Amino acid sequence: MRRLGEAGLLRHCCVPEEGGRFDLRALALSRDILASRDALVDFAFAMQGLGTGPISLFGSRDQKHRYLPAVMSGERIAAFALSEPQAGSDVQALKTTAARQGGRWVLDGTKTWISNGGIAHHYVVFARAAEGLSAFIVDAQSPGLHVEGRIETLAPHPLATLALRGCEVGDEALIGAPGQGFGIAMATLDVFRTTVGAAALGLARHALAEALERVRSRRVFGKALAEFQLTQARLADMALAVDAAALLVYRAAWAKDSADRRITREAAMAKLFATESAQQVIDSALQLFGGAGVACGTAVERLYREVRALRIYEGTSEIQKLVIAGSLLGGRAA
Ligand code: COS
Repeated sequence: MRRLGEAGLLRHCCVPEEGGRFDLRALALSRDILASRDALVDFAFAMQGLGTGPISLFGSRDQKHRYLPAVMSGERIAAFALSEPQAGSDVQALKTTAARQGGRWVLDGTKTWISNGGIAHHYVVFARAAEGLSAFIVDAQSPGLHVEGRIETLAPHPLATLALRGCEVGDEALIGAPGQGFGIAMATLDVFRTTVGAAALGLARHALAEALERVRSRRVFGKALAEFQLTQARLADMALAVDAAALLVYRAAWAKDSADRRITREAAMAKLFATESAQQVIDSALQLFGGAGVACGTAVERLYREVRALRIYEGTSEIQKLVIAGSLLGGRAA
């Protein structure tokens, strides 16, 4: 994380007030390039953005001043705590409460699937107050915040369940006004869903590069794999999927940067198409490697595991379809 900070990349995760350069095209390009090299580095980069997004987009001056500089330098690790055991896709069902007591907020509940859980310095926690869902910045050392256990996954990254038991925070922790939490979560996801598409794009580009190298060097029936028309058709489909995903991802990013308007539909389209097509591109690359593609430790085997979660986190493909259809039926302009 420190090296990402030293390279200046984390500035793209934060707004300009504190010296950042928040720009969705830069965020998308960073994830596209980082993911094409190393999915774990991309993940580290992305979580700094997601865990700070609500502060960057909706935080007060004081909150930005307190958190953003150390996020940009990589000294402070950020996390976004929305999901719960019974509230993943259905955000409105979340049960964590924020009760007003003696001029402070007391948070109680369980958060799960929290990326950077256990290693983050602060969490943006969504909880239900009397006014509705609300967003709070909870420092990791706050009394009452416990890490309940690490979750191991197909392509490991730091992921944990958190328990909030009478966790007290002051008014300075509240982002925006009480009751604004749902809109804050959704608007943050509009930005970061686009970048999930960008990460999928980077993984797909890597798979295509691996496949090209493979078909040039692998010989079957006396000629290179690349000389078979079946191989060429597969490569053409892979390249088409990569470019189409890139156009949707960068369209969403451009729309946000140039008009600074809601990009819910464009972001959903970018995430949906880029993640689904990356899965197919990577599967095709693996097929071109034959048995070598499923051997543990090869690049395509790793990509095959790494791409899978992208169709689920920050809104499943099914949720993206609901969002797209909702925007069409609701008549919102693209
Ligand atoms: N930006 C700003 N405001 C938004 C918004 C967005 N992207 N999306 C919705 N809102 C607002 C709406 O305008 C609406 O406001 P009003 O009540 O003032 O009209 C309000 O929020 C409710 O919107 P909606 O009715 O669309 O909400 P739903 O409960 O139907 O939720 C889905 C819709 C399913 C799309 C939402 O719950 C979702 O995205 N779920 C997936 C969550 C997710 O990604 N989980 C993964 C965990 S994060 S790693």
